[in-house]
Amino acid sequence: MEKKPLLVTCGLPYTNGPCHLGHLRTYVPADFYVRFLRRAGEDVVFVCGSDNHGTPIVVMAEEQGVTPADLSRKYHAHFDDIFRRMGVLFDHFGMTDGETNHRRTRSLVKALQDHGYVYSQVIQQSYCPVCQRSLPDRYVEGLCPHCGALARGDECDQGCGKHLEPGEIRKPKCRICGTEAELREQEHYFFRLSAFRDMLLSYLPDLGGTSNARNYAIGWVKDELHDWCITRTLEWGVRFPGKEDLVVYVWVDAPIGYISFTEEWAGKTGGDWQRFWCRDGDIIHFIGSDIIYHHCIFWPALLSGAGYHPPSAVVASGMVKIDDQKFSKSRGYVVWTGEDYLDRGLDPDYLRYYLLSYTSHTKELNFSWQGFAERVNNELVSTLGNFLYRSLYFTTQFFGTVPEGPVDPEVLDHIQKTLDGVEKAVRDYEFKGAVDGMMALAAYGNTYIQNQAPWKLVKTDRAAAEAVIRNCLQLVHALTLLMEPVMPGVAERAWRMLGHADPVAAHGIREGLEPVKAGALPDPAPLFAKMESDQVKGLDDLLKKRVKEAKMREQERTGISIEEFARLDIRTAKVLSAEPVKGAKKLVKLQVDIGDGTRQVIAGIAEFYPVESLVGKDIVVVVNLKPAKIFGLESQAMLLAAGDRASLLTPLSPVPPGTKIR
Ligand code: B3M
Ligand code: ZN
Repeated sequence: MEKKPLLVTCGLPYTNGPCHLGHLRTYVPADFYVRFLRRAGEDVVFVCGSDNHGTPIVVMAEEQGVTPADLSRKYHAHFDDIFRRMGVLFDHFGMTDGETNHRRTRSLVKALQDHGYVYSQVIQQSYCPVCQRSLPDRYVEGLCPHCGALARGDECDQGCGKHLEPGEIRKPKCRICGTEAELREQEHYFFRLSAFRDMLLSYLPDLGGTSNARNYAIGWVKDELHDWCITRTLEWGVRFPGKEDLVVYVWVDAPIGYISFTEEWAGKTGGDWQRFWCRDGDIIHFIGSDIIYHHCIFWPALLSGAGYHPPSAVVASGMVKIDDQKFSKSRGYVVWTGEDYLDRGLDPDYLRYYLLSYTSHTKELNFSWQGFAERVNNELVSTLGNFLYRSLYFTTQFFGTVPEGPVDPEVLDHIQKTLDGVEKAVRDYEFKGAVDGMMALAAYGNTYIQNQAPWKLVKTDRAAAEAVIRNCLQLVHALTLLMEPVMPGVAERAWRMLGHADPVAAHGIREGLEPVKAGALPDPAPLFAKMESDQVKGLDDLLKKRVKEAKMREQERTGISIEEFARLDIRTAKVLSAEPVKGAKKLVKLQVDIGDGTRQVIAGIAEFYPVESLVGKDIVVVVNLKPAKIFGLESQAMLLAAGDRASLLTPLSPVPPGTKIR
């Protein structure tokens, strides 16, 4: 039987900002999966592209004063570059604003219309009376009608994660000017998602991929299915067939991008895109778990309504936390792939290893630089790197060439079991299990070489030492082949050290059982470098600084809350004594009565007041600031004054010292 080809896709990144660790949590495992299956003999096509439409792009373009097309081109190029540098190699990386996708989207929507799955309805839509325009999706902010959390027009992104239909959001406000939105009537078009309940109930139980995707989706379908409004009042996007002043909702043309990019790949290579989308080829979507609804419910229904073949598997990755905090660009809990990682010369392979092996694919990943460095140092450097380097080093030191002879059956058996276990794990989307299997083989090698001590043995029994090294090299050979999908760069270097000239990726994973190539070996070099603690601290400080800056920006934007204001202890105080500070012309030292005690205040007001005139004055001070050292003297409160000449604040009518300012 001819093997079915496989199409693997990744969720499309919006072109409204740079690539971050959250993105990589989906892309790296998908790339690993593709590399592994190819080297296990499967026929795999790997496509992706950038998501250029919708309000995420339009709002950002407006904020930056550029056109959505320019913004899209810029970030499209950025993602393309970052993915290559991370070793995430697509066969094609398209754009949803490309001509193919405009055409495919319109044709698919027409098919839905022809099949009776689209109807029009007048709805109440948010409208900004100040900006004088409709407020689709991210143009509006308000409260989620389901859970009450802060939400965007089409998604409860801070709370329950539910998709929101136009008009559903409560207390809508214009995101651009902050004005309370009005509701206006407008005609829109709906996709009859509710008609697909039975189809989905029979399709979903057999959907492959990770169980989180399947189970959530089954739960939602059992609940209730609402029809989706699939048009938006926007300029930027794919024109809606038959009503050209509207564009289709981005969640329609974005997944259709998967088809368009397969078509574009086929155009470049002579491949057959219809094999996947119109016949029986397997389609596997890798996505983040926040878009399961779109991929397991909305998308299969769209495809089936238009007469296309739905996906065979959806693989949903868990979310990423940074330093135990929910990932958030606006709050500064973000690690940028370029700026923070690759541009600093950090090895893409270390990050690939970390992302794959941190935890199971569906679980939450909590990133910290400290934790990252520990994994690099304890696992890559100490276990894997140590074994590979020692084996290669002793070979070149003592023998120069790969010793001839049979490999110990126990060693081969270990390799065999590892290959079986790793392959099963990959096919079950247990990427951590797969990487752990590889690392267990390295640990076995480490123990073996340590116990056999060929560096001692060579002095007494050269043949025995040769046999040990031969076994070690067989393990190195198998490990190098296994490493390629995880760390392609490192694997390539190790492959060279084993004396090969062709790429490691040209070899099947199972060749790990075939005898290691005989011949002379070049001098090896260590494959991994330790991360030093000052480097880790530098990276961590960078993140902390970003969080701090975000907090300040947020306070500037929103102002402080009543609670925060109430935390300030501001009181009236009476000046008991005042004297100049010797050696500091501008400073005076005051003792002030703050009601429940006396505080020393050092203030820069000497130029503006004769010192003695201050005694007896009622002034205003903040008493719960952290004490500061000024000119070597402790200042235990801060007095309040206005303007360049430090006009002191004072109560209009007399109040006792220590009266709280509210
Ligand atoms: N552009 C990004 C997201 O919501 C969105 C994915 C589209 S996949 C078809 O994660
Ligand atoms: Zn909600």
